Amino acid sequence: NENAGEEENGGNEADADGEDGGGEYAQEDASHTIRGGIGLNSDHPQYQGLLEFKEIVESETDGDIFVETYHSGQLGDDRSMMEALQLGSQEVTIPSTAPIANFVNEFSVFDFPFLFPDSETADQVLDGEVGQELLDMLDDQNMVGLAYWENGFRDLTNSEREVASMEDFDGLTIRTMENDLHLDAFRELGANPTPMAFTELFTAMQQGTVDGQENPYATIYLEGFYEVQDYVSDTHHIYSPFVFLVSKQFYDGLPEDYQQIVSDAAVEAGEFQREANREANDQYLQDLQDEGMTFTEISDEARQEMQDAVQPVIDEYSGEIGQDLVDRVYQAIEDAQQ
Ligand code: TF8
Repeated sequence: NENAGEEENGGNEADADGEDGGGEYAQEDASHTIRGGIGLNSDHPQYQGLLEFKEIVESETDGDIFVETYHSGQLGDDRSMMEALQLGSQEVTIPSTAPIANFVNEFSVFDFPFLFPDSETADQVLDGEVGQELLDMLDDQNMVGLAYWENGFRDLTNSEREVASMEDFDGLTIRTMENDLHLDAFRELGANPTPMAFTELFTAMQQGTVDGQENPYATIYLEGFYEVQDYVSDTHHIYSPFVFLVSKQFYDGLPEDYQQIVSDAAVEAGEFQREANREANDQYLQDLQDEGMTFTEISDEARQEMQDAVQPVIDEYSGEIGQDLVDRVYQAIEDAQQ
């Protein structure tokens, strides 16, 4: 679908793409409607992935399942969309793992700082046994986790100064996702973290309520953050997976063959999304500099210092999550690198 690429950056003006998604099918002919909502805007690979999901599901069911797509937090932020899934008033959303940890705290393990060495390792771990084990835990929360997609490695931006090492974090007010592990990690780094929904972030930076934020380059660029941020560092401090979630109430109400189609489509669209996302994250650091941002590279030494500083947080959360599960994640990472 080509429409996705043409909207303006940074806008909240987005409208539902039931109309402009270019689909061949009509909602009134369908037996089931999926309202799929995401937080990022229609330029982001997350949305391209959602459109891919729509296309697969509609064509495989010959239009009997219709997918309505919403972006830019039109249906709410990550947390409220998950709550809507629990209530059965929305069918699909694709949040980061960090806000999911408020529902199933084990999900914080994937947000351990400096956990995954690269995306390919993350794929193998998430798509493997331990990844599935975590998805299964969502059932109790009335959500079905069908696949891992990719948000990506998170990098720091701010409007105050170059951040090259830990001492530069000192006193910076950084918006974090609503997740205790993220908050604690940024405190250890010396920053002053403020949790906030993504939907509030642009305005908060514009008004100077926060000095900075951290997200993958694709988000920083496609959401127009360079308009309100001057410095970007390749901290790569945390890898953020997305999880493709379906309302359990909705999913359980589907005939089995349709469940299979939906679940396969989530995986297939996810492969497409991951690839598009990696291309985007590779490309946009340069574009951010072209937009006038100053890029600061984090040395191995500085990154090691950050890693040492957050180790106590990792230890604490390992205790809460269960060392056994955490060890299986480490083992899976090791196995993936053989
Ligand atoms: C964040 C996340 C978000 C996504 C999306 C908006 O910073 O990285 O980009 O979860 O739903 O809040």
